[in-house]
Amino acid sequence: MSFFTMVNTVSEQMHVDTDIITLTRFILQEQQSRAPKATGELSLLLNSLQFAFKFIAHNIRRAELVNLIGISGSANSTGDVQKKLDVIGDEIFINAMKSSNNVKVLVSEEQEDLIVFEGGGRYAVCTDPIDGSSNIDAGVSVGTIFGVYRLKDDSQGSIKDVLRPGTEMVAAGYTMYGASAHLMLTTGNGVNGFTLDTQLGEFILTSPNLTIPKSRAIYSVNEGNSYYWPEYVKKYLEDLKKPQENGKPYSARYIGSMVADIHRTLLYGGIFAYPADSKSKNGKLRVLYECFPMAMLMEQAGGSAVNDRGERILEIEPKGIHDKSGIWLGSEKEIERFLSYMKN
Ligand code: AHM
Ligand code: MG
Repeated sequence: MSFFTMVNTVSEQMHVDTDIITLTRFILQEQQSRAPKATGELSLLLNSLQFAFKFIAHNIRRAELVNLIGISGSANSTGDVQKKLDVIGDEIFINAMKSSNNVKVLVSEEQEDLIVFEGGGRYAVCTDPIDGSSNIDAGVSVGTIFGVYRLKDDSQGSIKDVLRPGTEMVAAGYTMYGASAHLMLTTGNGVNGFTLDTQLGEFILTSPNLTIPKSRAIYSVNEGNSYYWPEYVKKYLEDLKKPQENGKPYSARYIGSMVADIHRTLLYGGIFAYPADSKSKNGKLRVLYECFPMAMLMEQAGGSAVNDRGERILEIEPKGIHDKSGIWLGSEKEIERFLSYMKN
């Protein structure tokens, strides 16, 4: 018996997969498959991102133990009260991007202005370091959302590097901090899902080439805002609650933490929305670091993402770094059905 046969036989008996694909291995394989065009800079940036995710995951997990939960006393750029974990998540992210030497521009939900780093980094990163933080006290999953642009060749790092349509992003994704930390990543070549093995300290590829089901009878929206919705939105959602062809109405699922709601939508299918309404004319969710990354993931998984005018989210041209947009995203057939109400 050869050495490798012996190792395989032993690991099979113990049910141990000894040939796992870590995020680091995956990133290097992606880089090699794009060589010689790939410079390796994006790989280094993704590596710095994964460090930030691990560090944030670690802090969220021990938050209760070290009494981090609670209000920090400061307010962020959009006026929300910041939690201590928001502040820590933001600091972790800024430091990880700064030290990567690959990032020139950083936009964070928690910072009013964009940050331009010293050095020659060739990427711009937009992030909500801890989205859904109002849920943290209740132990509900929260997450980091991120989108990445490559700087144009002549750019020295400015707001122009991020006020670009989402179609120009080179990578996007989120890490959801739940029972485990789940990273969903796209570099424009499909969606791959990774789970953090805390013992190994590595993200392991657990959902390769993830695709969203074409349709599913699940809707996810904050119905508390329904009084303010336009008529076609009310009609669409009312119709989902009537018995469908199979005799059953749609199921409602709303966690109120975008990353968790999108994670379920990616895995099970359905539709997630945060519509614009008469109270919030541009909805609630921010274009650069909430709508764009989720829209890119959805499209790369075979789904769709549109705004309240039925326009493709990724083609929006943001005018400010904290711009908002109404958003509808999910399974292709569910979005088609929503769009048919808009036209009537
Ligand atoms: P945040 O960035 O301040 O955490 O707000 C964004 C969150 C999303 O995660 C979620 O989809 C949405 O707000 C929920 O809002 P609402 O409570 O109005 O339904
Ligand atoms: Mg947010």
